[in-house]
Amino acid sequence: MMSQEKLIDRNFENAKEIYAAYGVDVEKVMGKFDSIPLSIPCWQGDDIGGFERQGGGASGGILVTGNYPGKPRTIAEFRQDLEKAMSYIPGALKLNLHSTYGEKYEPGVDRDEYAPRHFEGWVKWAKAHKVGLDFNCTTFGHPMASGDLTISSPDDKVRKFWVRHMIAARKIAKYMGEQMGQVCVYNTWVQDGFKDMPADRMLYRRLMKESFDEIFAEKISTDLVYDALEPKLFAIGVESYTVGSLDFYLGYHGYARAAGIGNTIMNLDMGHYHPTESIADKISSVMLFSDKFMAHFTRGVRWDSDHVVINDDQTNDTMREIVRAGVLDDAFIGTDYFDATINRVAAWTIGSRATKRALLAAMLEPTELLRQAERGGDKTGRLALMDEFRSLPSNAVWEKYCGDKGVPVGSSWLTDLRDYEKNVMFKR
Ligand code: RNT
Ligand code: ZN
Repeated sequence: MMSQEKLIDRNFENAKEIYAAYGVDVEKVMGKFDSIPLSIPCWQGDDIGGFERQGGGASGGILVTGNYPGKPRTIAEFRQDLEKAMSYIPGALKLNLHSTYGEKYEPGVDRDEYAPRHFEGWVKWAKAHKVGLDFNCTTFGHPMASGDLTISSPDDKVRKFWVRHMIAARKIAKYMGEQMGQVCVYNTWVQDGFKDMPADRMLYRRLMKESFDEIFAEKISTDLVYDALEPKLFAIGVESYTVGSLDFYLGYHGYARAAGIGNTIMNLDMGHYHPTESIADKISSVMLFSDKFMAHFTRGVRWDSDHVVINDDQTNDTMREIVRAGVLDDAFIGTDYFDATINRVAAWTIGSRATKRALLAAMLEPTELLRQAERGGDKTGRLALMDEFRSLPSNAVWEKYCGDKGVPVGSSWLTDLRDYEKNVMFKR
């Protein structure tokens, strides 16, 4: 039998030839692919628990189900798990942190006073591991968020608290951008909305607009921070009205850009729309009027928006669209999911590998041939080629890439994870 290494090399050489026949330079694509970071969600590691003194956790339209054993109890255990997952994921990464994942929060210091000092440990860790950082405000899982509304609340005490929190979080993002010498995407998803029909839809949207004007008032360089706006159609318990809808944010984004408020960009989350609606179709519309955007890769299942990413049509469609629309250099690519019914390190690994693999496949597509067919009015040829290209041997290139990067090829990481699970995670 041929050694695994030899087999990978042989498959890779074959794949290279097949792609070359379509005019694709595989090695050139691999070089570029290697430079594109994937931002991974800290919250998959511990069910959005975080390290606040009085427990955080999910609430307000997001829900983690499952109780798989081995959950990390401390930041040290959390990092140990994260590093394990990272050993299975090839290429560049960013860690996307929520504001509740800092350290050394002093007693009495609430979320509106969170500061860079609480993230010094993460910056140190990120530098040591050559990982980038992204950041999120956290408006859920807190006594001040027990109602339906945060920054759109008519209760001034509540609204102002969350505005202060989101300003404080933005400063932390700026600190991360400075420290890492790389843009930190500051994501500002807020859960505000109602289960049932509001009588005054306008009021909450007006308040949210005013809050964002305050939150983004400080001028920060786009070398350091982009302010991502993440629309959502609905969530469990928030079925009738979400203040931050797509229309709201598209409007706000255009207005804020024209008025010079903040560095806003859209964050398109694959799980935030009607099930038959695809963010792939939205990218060109958004990017015609913007310089950057963020994508949250996730897997929506019926009403849930946060299953682990796999190599499915949605993932591939979205990646293909990023490449075909020519916006790859302006895309912040992240994943967003949380599942506690399976091993959390495995979830990180499966979703990250699936997302990266889909990106590589999309970058390898002989797109120019599709464009030629389309421009020539050859719709038959366009469809024939499109379908054919779905089966090109991109996985052989992916396996070679994994091998080159020194991470497990195929599903071999699973064996190693089983040991880790038994010897480390289950002993907690
Ligand atoms: C929720 C949003 C948001 C969250 C994280 C935890 O629907 O997608 O991005 O998943 O902030
Ligand atoms: Zn999201």
